[in-house]
Parts: sequence; C-alpha cells; structure tokens
Amino acid sequence: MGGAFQGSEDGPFEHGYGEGISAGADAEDWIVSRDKPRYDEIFYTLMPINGKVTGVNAKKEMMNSRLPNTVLGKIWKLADCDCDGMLDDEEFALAQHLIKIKLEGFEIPNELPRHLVPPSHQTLIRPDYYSSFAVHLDSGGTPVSATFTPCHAGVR
Ligand SMILES: [Ca+2]
Repeated sequence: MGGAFQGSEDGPFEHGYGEGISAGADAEDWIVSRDKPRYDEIFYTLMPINGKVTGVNAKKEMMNSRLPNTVLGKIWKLADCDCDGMLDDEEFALAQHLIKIKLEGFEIPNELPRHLVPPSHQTLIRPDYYSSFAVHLDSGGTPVSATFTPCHAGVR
C-alpha cells in the first residue's frame, strides 16, 4: 500500500517519506542513475536517432508496462523535460523510473520533483526549456525575483 508523498515537514517518519516518488530526494546522486544501465539497454533497442528515441518508439516500449494511457501520458509529460517530443537516454530512464514507481503502487505527481530532474536538464535558465523567463526589478533596478514558466507544468 503506497501513499502519495505529502512533503517532509514532519521529518523522516512521516508516511511515504523516502518512498515512491520521493525516493532519492535526500541522495546526492540522481536516483534514476542507479538503474540506468538497465534502462539504457532497452533504450538502445529502440533505435535512437542522434541520441533520442522518437515518441512512437518510446510509446511502444512504455505500453509494455500495461499502464493506462492516461497514466503513461502523464509520465511522458514529466519525462520529456525539454518538450521536444522525443526522449534522450536520461529522459527515457526517468520515464522507466516513473513507470516502476507507479507499478509499485505509488502515485505519480503532476510536477516532477526537483531531485528527479535529469542531470542534463538541471540547467533551469534556458530559453529553449522555459517558454518564458521574467526578472522582476525593484524601483532601483535591482532584481528581486525571477519567474520561470516551464513549457509544461512538469517541472518547477
Ligand atoms: Ca525530450
């Protein structure tokens, strides 16, 4: 019986802490990389072009999980971090990781937690990644905050 991750305000003994989607939240490495060699083997059977598998080929593989399309669609949006309609090896590994979490009975969040963002997509201030980027200045022209609007709501 898995529970949705509710945050860690109550510390590590809260229900769901370190499980499911929140597994690896306090790890230094990208938790997906632990199983990535296995995911890579699948990835390279899907005939990647320039290091990416197409949506069609990735979909076929993802459907082997027998998860409903609604769930897979949600996983796709979270995994395709740069919204280019294809999955690179890290995005594919992330998709497989999310499928595994779902199959283990945990819920998939609407937004990708920061610790699951693939290392190559960690650079957040990237015009091609965020559809809009705004810096707010105070009256003296000093930046007080910046707003990023992801190309989809998958990453914050
Ligand atoms: Ca992509």
